[in-house]
Amino acid sequence: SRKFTVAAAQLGPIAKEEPRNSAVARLCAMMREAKARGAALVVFPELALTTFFPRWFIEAGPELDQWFETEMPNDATAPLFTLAKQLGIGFHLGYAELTPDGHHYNTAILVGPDGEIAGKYRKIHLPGHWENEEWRPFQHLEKRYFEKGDLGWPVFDMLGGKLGMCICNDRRWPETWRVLGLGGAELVCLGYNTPIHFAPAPEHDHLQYFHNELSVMAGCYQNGTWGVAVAKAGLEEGSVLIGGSVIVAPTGEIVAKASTSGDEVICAEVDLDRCAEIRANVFNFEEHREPQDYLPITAP
Ligand code: CDT
Repeated sequence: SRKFTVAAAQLGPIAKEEPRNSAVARLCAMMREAKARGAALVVFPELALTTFFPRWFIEAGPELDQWFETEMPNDATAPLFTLAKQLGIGFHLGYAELTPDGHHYNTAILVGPDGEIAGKYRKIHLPGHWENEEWRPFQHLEKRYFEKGDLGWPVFDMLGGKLGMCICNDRRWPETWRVLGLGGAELVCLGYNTPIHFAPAPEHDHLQYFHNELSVMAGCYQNGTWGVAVAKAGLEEGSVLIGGSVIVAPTGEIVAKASTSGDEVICAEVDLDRCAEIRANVFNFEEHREPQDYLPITAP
């Protein structure tokens, strides 16, 4: 069997004025706790270095670009990479990426226990809107600030298995999970910043935790993969973000769940060989998929 302990490191709110090095110190503390609890991998959330800045309208330029990382690692995040190497633990980190040629992405990376970047993903399903919509209590301007990811959903050899990533809104889409599943993903890391209030349909506010679990449980079960879904949670700059970070087995069952809206580490033992319980049976893709009947899914 291929067993290890995985940790989900949920973050509480990050204030607008909280500097990167303060956020990184919080991540380092949780990385130490994860290691002390035996974890080989610790998963941090989406945009884990700053407040969730798409809630504000910001003109393009330096004021917007200050929320982005132009290098990884950089001065602020180097301590995280150094600590990972020192402890011998892998990690997953979400951050806003500004490339040397000026592209803006909502990005996540996998870093190996050697402190080296082993894989990168750029968010494909960007939620929200493009223009400042003043009727909303807060904005969700991911469509304006980020370009659609250009890397597809790759999987990476790590910890004796195949690891994939998606980011927040991606988890709601079955196509995300199926592409990862077709790539052989055995563990999917994902971070999220999900406001409890959804201005276009506030009648669904009470369903935010349910829809998070529903999406991750279904994605894991229907593709026979482990899932580690990690929130930035709590009351952040006047907007409540859901917590409810979960670790989900290939059977779709939740095996660990956060119980606070703050910085919290949860752990579970993961056996990647358990993916076969599903992938060799009900979701044996080779035997049972009928792709000739799925063509509308890939039509634009
Ligand atoms: N970060 C992110 O993708 N959040 C969205 C919010 C809902 S759409 C405005 C999500 O899918 O959780």
